Amino acid sequence: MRRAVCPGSFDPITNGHLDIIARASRLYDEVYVAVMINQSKRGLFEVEQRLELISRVTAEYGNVRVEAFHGLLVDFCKQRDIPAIVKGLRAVSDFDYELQMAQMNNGLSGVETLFVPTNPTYSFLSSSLVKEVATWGGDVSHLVPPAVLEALNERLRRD
Ligand code: COD
Repeated sequence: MRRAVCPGSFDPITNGHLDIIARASRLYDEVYVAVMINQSKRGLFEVEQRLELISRVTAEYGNVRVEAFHGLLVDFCKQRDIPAIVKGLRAVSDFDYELQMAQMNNGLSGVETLFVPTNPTYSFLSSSLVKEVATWGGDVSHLVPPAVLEALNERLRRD
């Protein structure tokens, strides 16, 4: 079975993330979406809610599993026999850091990183920008799946 992982913070998942996950799900038999638990940085959404949202919006693909992890991504891969990491590249500015991580991960464990060029519609898109625009009442309905939009509006109403 050919397996890959799409890792990230997904706070929250955007249409840019989803595009990469959908494309990976067509290339691999099984795709893990791995949500990093960052104990030193609290996100807008709790990890449990991120997992639930990702599960809902990727359910239609049929071969996507969603899990949280902490520690090294290469350990997550080793424990599940995953030989490939799939990442989206938005712009040259992403490349430097992504290259460093890919080389470090390969050096640590032999895992390969495959880069997928972002759909140009989403090349400016990040979770941080979505949160900032939504916080100030801007329209992000074309940038996130409907379930995420609903959760975002609900979460921001509480603040
Ligand atoms: N279009 C296409 N792809 C996108 C877009 C977009 N608009 N936005 C994001 N992506 C893709 C990118 O591939 C990105 O890397 C990924 O989605 C995740 O994005 P975020 O912002 O949700 O997540 P990050 O950047 O915070 O995630 C960083 C990781 C969790 C992948 C990284 O820190 C990690 O692997 N940490 C684990 C600890 C570890 O192993 N450290 C050693 C690394 S060498």
